[in-house]
Amino acid sequence: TDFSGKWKMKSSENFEDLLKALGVNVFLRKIAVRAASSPAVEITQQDESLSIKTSTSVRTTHVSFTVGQSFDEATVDGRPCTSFPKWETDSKISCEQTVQKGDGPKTAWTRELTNDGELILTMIAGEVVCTRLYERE
Ligand code: RET
Ligand code: NA
Repeated sequence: TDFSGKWKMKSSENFEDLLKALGVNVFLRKIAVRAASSPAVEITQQDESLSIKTSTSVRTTHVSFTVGQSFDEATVDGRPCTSFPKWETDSKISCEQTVQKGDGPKTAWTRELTNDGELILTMIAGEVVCTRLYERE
């Protein structure tokens, strides 16, 4: 599986509900939802190591990790967390997050490459699942 490439988003479900579940107030939610509607995603992968840059007009994140090894990142609402990515199938990574301070709903994400070469990102907070579908640019 090779996630490498530049990706553009085709559809998104439940992103605002996700932020709500994380306790983001309505004012910041509206800003975040607008910005997150057109992210630029660039992934480079070499073997088990991935680097993912997600850019929006208000927030850009850059994470690098090796599947099977924990790493530090931030939850969607920006809280520092420790993440543990593992292969769920040979084309799907699932990653559980543990926030470093405080509490809140359990968070996680998955990234899956479909047979037709699309990327499905899910971001999870408690019972809420946000699903975002990408195609290569
Ligand atoms: C927060 C809260 C504080 C104010 C703003 C936010 C913006 C978040 C954004 C997230 C985008 C995420 C994406 C994820 C994966 O595809 C941190 C919620 C403005 C814009 C695109
Ligand atoms: Na996204």
